[in-house]
Amino acid sequence: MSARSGGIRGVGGTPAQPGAGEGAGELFPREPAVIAPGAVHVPGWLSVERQRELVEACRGWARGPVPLRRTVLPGGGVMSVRTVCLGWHWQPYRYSRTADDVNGARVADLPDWLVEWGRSALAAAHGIGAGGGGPSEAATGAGGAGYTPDTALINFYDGAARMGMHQDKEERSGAPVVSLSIGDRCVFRLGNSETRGRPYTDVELASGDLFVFGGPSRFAYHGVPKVYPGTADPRCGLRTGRLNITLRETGLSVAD
Ligand SMILES: O=C(O)CCC(=O)C(=O)O
Repeated sequence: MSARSGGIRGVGGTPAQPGAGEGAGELFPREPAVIAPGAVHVPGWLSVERQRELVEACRGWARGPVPLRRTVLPGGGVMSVRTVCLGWHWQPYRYSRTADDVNGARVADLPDWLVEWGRSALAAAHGIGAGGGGPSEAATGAGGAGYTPDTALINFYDGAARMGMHQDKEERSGAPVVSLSIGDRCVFRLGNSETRGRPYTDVELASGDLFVFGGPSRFAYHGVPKVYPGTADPRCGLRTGRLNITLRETGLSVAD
């Protein structure tokens, strides 16, 4: 495991602003770190302005054409997070263009600016993992330029919401998953690729944090066992709760 710092920049060429934990009385500064081979945490990567922009955009997407909803699992269970998708709609356990388990509408497009943010995110993660152990450049192009996510899953967590350990494996592409967090802090659990159990590493994600998992960690089990209500930076645009946006390459084509 390694942790290197320096040279982290926010999207759009602006320096990353301190996240909720930095400059806010944090005892120890939160440093970028390689958490496991292929998995990189970049605290405070999104500036407060970018967080607010993203929250505003998410508010629009939550209204439609497919509304934010709790996903119903095949066994009848209902997920505690509320979700809306862009580009491709995810339902257990496949992607489709239309939200057949919600209202049948075609999901909103994934905007180009968010694809660009994904590329910048991957470039930042490559920078942290450049000494080895970062997300696979082979799959994405040097610095993230070849990365072309075509779906985003937007999850909203209230204080009681959790996400159980699971693998993101409906994608046919092995490209990294880019995860952006806004609002309340949470425990993000990154496990191994074989079982839902140990070994795993718990990482606290705060508003503005970037987490990328690719390469050997691309199919690692992961989940969110806890959200800490009331811990969001009030400047992020979200008064309560936590938003998580994951960008992914599905590997699907329009013919699918
Ligand atoms: O909320 C998070 O940080 C993780 C989200 C997640 O695991 C997923 O969308 O598959």
